[in-house]
Amino acid sequence: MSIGSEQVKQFKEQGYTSSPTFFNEREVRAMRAELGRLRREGAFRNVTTDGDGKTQSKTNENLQICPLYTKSTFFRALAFHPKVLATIPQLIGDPVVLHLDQVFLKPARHGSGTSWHQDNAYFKIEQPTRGTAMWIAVHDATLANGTIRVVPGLDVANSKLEHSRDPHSDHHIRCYPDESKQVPIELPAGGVAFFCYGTPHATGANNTDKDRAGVAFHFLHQSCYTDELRSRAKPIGTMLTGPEASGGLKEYGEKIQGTWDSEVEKALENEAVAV
Ligand SMILES: O=C(O)CCC(=O)C(=O)O
Repeated sequence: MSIGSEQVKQFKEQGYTSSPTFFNEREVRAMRAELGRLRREGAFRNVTTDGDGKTQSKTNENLQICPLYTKSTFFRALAFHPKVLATIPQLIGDPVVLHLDQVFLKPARHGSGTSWHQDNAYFKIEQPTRGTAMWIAVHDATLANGTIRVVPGLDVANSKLEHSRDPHSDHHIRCYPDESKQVPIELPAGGVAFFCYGTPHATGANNTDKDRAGVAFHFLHQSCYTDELRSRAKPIGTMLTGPEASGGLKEYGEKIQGTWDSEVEKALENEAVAV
């Protein structure tokens, strides 16, 4: 149902792991259809800049939506997918809080990468291994189209690398880890990479002739979900597991858990505009 013990071990020892067959083919088709709907409705924003951190690039695009859950009941429901609820506690422990969701779409031939960073440079939780990203390959993610890459190891994950403003993005920060240690994670569509909040990661440019999208969810252990974080980062803050979890009822005023199959069905109605 979820990931295996070898993957849990890899995450705990190396700060990352991956699963090539996490979402099925129908779910992937639904993700592409939903992203197509969002694109048609103008929900994406190009965050790539011309090297000054301000002027939006007219030639390169890193198209982002953050957060996603306010614009898509489909992606809101994805966090409650039974496989997600079974997997994340194995990586960071229970109870799990949903922290953030976003998408990065890299259009064919001119998609920009996202520079190296540690998510914890934004989030600043006490124990960087108690938060994890789940990065979903919505299309086959390869070396050629700039798949996600990580610098593995708990030493680096537990260290605070120096970050500065990324001049090629209108809001991101970046660091400069030892790139000779990087491990690219190639994934078929529907595969996922998990990497803890301290693991440096980046994506490359997409110069192929097909679009590539990655959807990223961030989860953290409840013990790291402090008032300070709440006030600073405007997180989603949905309790996903543990005694305070209500299947979304408390946070959204309606039960979200259990709606995934119908959301997939609904999203597939937009298959004609799929990315
Ligand atoms: O997909 C990308 O370009 C970047 C993903 C990322 O940096 C993240 O999920 O934190």
